[in-house]
Amino acid sequence: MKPCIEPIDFHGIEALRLTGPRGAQAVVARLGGQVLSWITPDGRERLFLSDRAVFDGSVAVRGGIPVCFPQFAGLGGLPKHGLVRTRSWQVAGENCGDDYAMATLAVEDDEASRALWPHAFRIELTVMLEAGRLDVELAVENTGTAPFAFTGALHTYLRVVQVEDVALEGLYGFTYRDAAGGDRLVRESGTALAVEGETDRVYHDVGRPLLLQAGNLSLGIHGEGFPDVVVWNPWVEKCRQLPDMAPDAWRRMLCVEAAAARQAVTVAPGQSWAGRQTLVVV
Ligand code: TA6
Repeated sequence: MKPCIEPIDFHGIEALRLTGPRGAQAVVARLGGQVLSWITPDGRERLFLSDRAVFDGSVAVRGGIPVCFPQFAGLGGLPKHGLVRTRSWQVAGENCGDDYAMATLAVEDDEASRALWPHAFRIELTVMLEAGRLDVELAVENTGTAPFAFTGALHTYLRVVQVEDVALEGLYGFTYRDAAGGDRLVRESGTALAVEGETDRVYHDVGRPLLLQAGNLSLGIHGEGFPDVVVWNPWVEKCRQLPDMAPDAWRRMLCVEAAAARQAVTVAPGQSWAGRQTLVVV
């Protein structure tokens, strides 16, 4: 079957299903411009989506790849992770070739966003699906007349069978801010990061591909444009406090996020910035 894109209903919300070569599939929702599923040609789902995720737009959908903009986490006075996770995005482009399927969704400032953040913007999320690879690119355009600064992330929830058994390689030697450890700055001293408790770290300036060793679900992870990498797992206690996660769901996910968190990115009027996260089957 030729790769293509079709509108679907996914848990009651409008989404696009991308079908790529060799049966690869991805689903991206208009709500939040959020990728919610990525199935590789081996039939495996690679993204975590909570059984208790809420799809009515009252909160961000728990799982997939939420877009955090123009604020990462609580790094400022805006709502946590910014303003676009619960917005309805527009479909801005679709394109299929013999070996890929690609869709672009976009969202712009409006009265509600300007009431909280007085800037004009257009952001586009382009999802490119190939056989064993997913590229997700965020482009941020300043459509106003004054510069603005933002932080943000592609808050990717990766699906794992058992998080205690995975290892994340490639972070050795990088400094991280340890949000689960009093915001201390720590230098990573291990060659493979094992998740052994609540983990909430922003690794700074990681200009290197990572490897998630996770049995049948291993992946290469590469960020471009986004300087930082965030690694998050809520573990037992924090997970219990999240109403949209089953009590044991912490075990089946690990967020490895492409982020611009340590330093805000400034975009001049009429200019754009772009960052990308690439996930590759290994
Ligand atoms: O990216 C990690 C993080 O900022 C954590 O501190 C954790 O709270 C997570 O994001 C999820 O945030 P959310 O607002 O989606 O519950």
